[in-house]
This record gives sequence, C-alpha cells and structure tokens, in this order.
Amino acid sequence: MTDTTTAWTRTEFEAQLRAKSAAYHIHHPFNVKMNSGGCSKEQIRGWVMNRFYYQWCIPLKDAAILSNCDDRETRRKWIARILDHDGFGEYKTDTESGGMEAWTKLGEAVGIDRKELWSLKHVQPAVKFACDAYVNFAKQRPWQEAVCSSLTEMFAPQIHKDRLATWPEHYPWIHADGLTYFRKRIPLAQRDVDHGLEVTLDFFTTRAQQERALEILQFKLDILWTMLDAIEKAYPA
Ligand code: AHQ
Repeated sequence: MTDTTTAWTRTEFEAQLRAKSAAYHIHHPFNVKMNSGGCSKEQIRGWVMNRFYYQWCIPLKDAAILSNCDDRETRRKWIARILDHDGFGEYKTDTESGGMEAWTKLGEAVGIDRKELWSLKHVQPAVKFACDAYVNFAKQRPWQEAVCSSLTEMFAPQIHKDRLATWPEHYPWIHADGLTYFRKRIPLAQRDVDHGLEVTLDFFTTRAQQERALEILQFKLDILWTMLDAIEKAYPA
C-alpha cells in the first residue's frame, strides 16, 4: 500500500520535483526538431518572436512575486532576476543591457528587426494566454507558490546547452552573437534554481503541500509545452 500521507524527506521531495523533467518542453516534438536541425528559417523566426513574449513577461512575473513577498531576504535576492532581464547600470555591456536586449540580438541574428520583434504582433493567441496565465498566477497566488513555479528552470541549463551545441552546425546562417542569450542564461539559471529550490523545500513541508508543489510545477510545465504546441501549429514549415 503506497504511503500517501507521510511527508517526503527534503531529498525525496527534491527528487520528486526533478522527476518532473519528463514533462519538460525539451521533449516537445518542436524542440526536438529545432535542436536536430529540422526547422526552416520561418519556424526559427516564429519561435524567436513568440518566445520573446515569454521573456517580456518574466520581469512582470518577478515583479508580481516581489510585490507579494513580505520577506526582505527573499526580495534582496529575487530583485536580481528583474535586472537580469531589464538590464541595469549604463545598459552598455552584454550583461548590463539585460536578457531582453540579448533576445533582441537573437531576433536580429535570425532576420527579425527590433521594431518587428517588440511589436509583439506575431505572438500567437495561445502563447499570449499561456504567458499571461504565468504572470497572473504570480500576481494571485502566495509568493512561495510563484517561486515554486519558476523551478522548471531546473531543467533549463540542458536546453540552453543543446542549442549552443547544435544550432551553429544546423543553422550556420544564424550569427554566433545571436546565441549570447543562451550562453549567459546558463549560470543565471543555476543561481536562480538554487534559491528557488531552497525556498520551495523550506516552505512546502507537509505531504499535502509537497503534492501541491508538484501540481504547481506541472502547471508551469504545461505553460511551456502549450507555447510550443501553438508555435508548431502556427509555423508548420
Ligand atoms: O530564458 C528563460 C528564463 O529567463 C526563465 C526564467 C524562469 C522562470 O522564472 O520561470 N524560467 C525561464 C526559462 C527560460 N528559458 C526557457 C527555454 O526553454 O529557453 C526555459 C524556461 C524555464 O525552464 O522555465
């Protein structure tokens, strides 16, 4: 008889969270096709324009978490996520200009100019709904739940490494500078996951709370999966 009431140990709870990697969008057919060189220029451009909306939403999502968070220690760390994407200081270097500038460079490297990308006019309805659902979740749920939802990034370093390893060979028409976002995100993702996991393992302690954490992670995995479903449908070739 499976024990469904005793809380998992910290180690077991983390293992349960990490086991959710099976549903990560790295396994989505569109991502598999993209990283094995099967995408047309049109499909790459479609992915870049739609994923930009996700990147555009991340600072809004993180600001929502900050606005709900009553713990200064957490806020002191979490605010870095907004600066990582919006930039800071003189906004001059690759790091200071932020992730949205790096994504804009990716857009230019695949043939989409800044104005077109930032117009958001190519964002598919289902991509917009999925990303808006993420921002609204962060606005409406306790900040610890929104922190937990960011843990899909436990699996992100691999997907960035896959792109860096495969795109230059499969898509030589994309200038290497365009891949800067993926390169710079890997250490930031590791840092963010270390913090997000600590908050999650500390907060979700009863079995019911731990099961809720798995539900939250599945909700965010579904957001990422749905985005690729919509992109795959909108850009069939
Ligand atoms: O570029 C990504 C990023 O900045 C973030 C922030 C984090 C969050 O707060 O939910 N998740 C995330 C992710 C990024 N890139 C995605 C990709 O496939 O390139 C992966 C995504 C994630 O795994 O949640």
